[in-house]
Amino acid sequence: MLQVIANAQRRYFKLDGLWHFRPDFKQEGQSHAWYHDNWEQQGQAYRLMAVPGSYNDQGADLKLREHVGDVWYQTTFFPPTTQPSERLMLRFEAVTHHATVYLNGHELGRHSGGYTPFEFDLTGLLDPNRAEQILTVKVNNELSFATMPPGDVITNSQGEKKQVYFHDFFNYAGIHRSVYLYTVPQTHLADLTVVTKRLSADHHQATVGYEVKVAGATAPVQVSPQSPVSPELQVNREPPVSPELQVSVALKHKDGTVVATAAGATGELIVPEPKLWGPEHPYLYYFEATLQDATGQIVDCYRIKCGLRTIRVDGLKLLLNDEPIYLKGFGRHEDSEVLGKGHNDAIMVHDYNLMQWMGANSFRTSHYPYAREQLDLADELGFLVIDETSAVGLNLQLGARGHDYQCPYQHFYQGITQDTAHNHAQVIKELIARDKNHPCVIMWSIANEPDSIHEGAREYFAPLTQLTRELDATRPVCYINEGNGDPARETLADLFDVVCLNRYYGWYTETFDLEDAKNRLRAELKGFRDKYQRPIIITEYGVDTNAGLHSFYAEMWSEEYQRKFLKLYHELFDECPAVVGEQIWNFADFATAQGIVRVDGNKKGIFTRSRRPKSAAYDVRARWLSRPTYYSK
Ligand code: BDP
Repeated sequence: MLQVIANAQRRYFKLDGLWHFRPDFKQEGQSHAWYHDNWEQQGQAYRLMAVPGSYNDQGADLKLREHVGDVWYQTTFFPPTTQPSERLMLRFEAVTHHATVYLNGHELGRHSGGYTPFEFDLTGLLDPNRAEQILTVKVNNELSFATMPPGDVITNSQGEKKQVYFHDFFNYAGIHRSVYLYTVPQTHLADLTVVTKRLSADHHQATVGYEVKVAGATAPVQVSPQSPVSPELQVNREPPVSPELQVSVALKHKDGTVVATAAGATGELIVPEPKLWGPEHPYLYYFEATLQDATGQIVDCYRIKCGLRTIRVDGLKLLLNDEPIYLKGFGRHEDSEVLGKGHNDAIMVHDYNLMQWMGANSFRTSHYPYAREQLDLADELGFLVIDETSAVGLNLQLGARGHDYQCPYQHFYQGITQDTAHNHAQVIKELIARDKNHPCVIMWSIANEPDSIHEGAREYFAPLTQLTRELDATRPVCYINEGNGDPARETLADLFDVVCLNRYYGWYTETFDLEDAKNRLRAELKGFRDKYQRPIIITEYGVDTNAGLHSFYAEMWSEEYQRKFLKLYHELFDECPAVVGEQIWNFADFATAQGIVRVDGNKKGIFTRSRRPKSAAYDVRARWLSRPTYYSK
């Protein structure tokens, strides 16, 4: 899915700001048709809520923070004037978790999956009798065994709904990212794919493959697949796209110098003396596609930034541009005070500056696709990203978060339905559709810590792995393994290209016994290497650390214990040639559900939630600054 941009053929208008907001505590919004009226004009009570942002912490209201069910957002807009040759689109970058969108009281469609964009074609659907159009969004935050991430809604003794989930971050909800109105030409460039297919052995030539998709008046205009348009909103479609349309593409330097050109919707560009993209030199070209009619008139034009690079696994090595690399970085969260999971450019830029200060070259979008701005910035700054779906918590062994929960199933795969795998496939498809052109994305992670040992795991994951490879044959695919899935018991690793391990020896097990922890982890790393002969990335390791707590004995929760733990893990990684990356859990402290194992959230951050460094930051910084990205043991 192409990003919303403005150029000579396209315009956009952000609908961000303060929206009207109604929590649906009595579950009456649907039956009372809250989508129908303009609340402000009808004198209905509402609050104000900032978009983008999670609603939970904006409200200063415990009931709202913990609410399970629907909330409603409303805004109005004066539509821009459009030409008959244009379409008017409505794009939501992310609504968590389920959105039902209404225009002037009519349902436009629905989308499930809280971290990927979806859109609607509004052409012909505006009400000509009103200047100000009403946009209402019902947002629901309920998770079930079929959703990504999964969860279960239970009822307490007072008949109130409670959300149980199996992942370790607060279930923030709301309109988390920007909302756009934008125009595209009726016949337009609907998608671009650009891949670096090959580098010559001497790197003096790169072969870039591309594919351009054109959508016309009768072709589907990227409307979300889960978006049934209600019958009263059906519009007359125009005749088919003219066969005389021409697609041409050009790869350019940013100063406009043309590097290579080609004609046709698919093809290859040969780039002599390519400037390759990598953490040390994140060089970006412009890839420009132009659509012209038979008279040579430009119908549409679209430009992306693109980096030329290859990424592949070779034995125990991970190769970027044919050279072995070592990942240094973090598992992160989109999480900050007040905003929750709402995207904010300033917070993002600050986080990247802190990561650069640390000497990090990578991160994982644990545990869901991050805002597209994050990947744009990672492209610019040269971060290597493991891009993850929202499939987190597919594992009952790790326990439910939030409530005393008697799970009806012994293991996750007993609770799933056909919809679970369907929705999992859908989040993979939407992730790759959005992020496939980012050079920063070096690997797809299709799940975090799923149950990898019980019956059903392999059957569940094999088709999803295959799907991921069909959608993108150019990047390694991984899943993130949790501690119960040791080499003897886990059943999935051979389906994937890289072994990614989250390990907490010395914290959850071998508690406070770091020497024992080291021995066990050493044995396990050897086990994985011997069995699978694949590179290993430690995608999580860390300990809860209460900033400001010091201990002569380096006791647990103290800053000294975090330093000691990380030092020991790092010594061990340096012993193991198969370990090609270390990503500390976590970049910063983050909010979690209420529970008996977390004090004001998860404290495994190297930074606090307000981004102040803990002592370990300085040790890790010294290590990472002294180790280049291109590094082989
Ligand atoms: C892992 C999860 C991560 C948790 C972390 C922890 O992948 O989401 O926050 O452990 O317990 O199991 O801190």
